[in-house]
Amino acid sequence: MDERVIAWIGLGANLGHPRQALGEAFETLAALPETRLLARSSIWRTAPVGAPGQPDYFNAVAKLETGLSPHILLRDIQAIEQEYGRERTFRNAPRTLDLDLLLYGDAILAFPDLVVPHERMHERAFVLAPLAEIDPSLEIPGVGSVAELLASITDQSVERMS
Ligand code: A4P
Ligand code: MG
Repeated sequence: MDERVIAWIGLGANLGHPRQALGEAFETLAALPETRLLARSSIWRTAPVGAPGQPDYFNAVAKLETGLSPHILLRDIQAIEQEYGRERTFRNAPRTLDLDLLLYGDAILAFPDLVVPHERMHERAFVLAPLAEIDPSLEIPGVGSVAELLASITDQSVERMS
């Protein structure tokens, strides 16, 4: 019997043609092997967190059902980022497409190259707002529900686009 897991991917972009990049990234995620795209959030326009003075971001999340292991999924989303010509210059640098593995079922993983749940997702409205749009009762293992966490963040501007 094959093991299928619900995995959540965070999408972000603030250079080039961000909305187009996110739309194409949803399609590319849907086409991954052993994977179905179960839901996609709206695209949200969000003020940059961590490094001010950049263009606004466009963010979204994808809900996947997948038979891929966490590391294979990470490898595949990094390959999609590369297709978009992302250059890793400095931490929180602007990017044409950033894909993060937010949640992998209720797994808690702490490898050198892969930490799940994503270490900073619980303090970021640009992640929590699109997650709450699809499933407000979703639990971040060991932390809390996305709706409760989102309600506790008041200083980050996010706006639903389409
Ligand atoms: N890595 C570990 N765990 C994970 C995971 N769960 N998912 C490792 C993805 N990668 C994970 O990431 C660095 C390394 O993290 C990877 O090699 C991988 O092995 P990266 O994507 O190369 O670098 P990064 O994204 O620049 O760094 P970082 O710290 O992951 O940045 P964040 O946390 O992704 O934040 N503001 C708004 N409004 N919207 C945004 O989308 N994004 C960032 C980047 C900052 N501010 C933002 C936004
Ligand atoms: Mg990242």
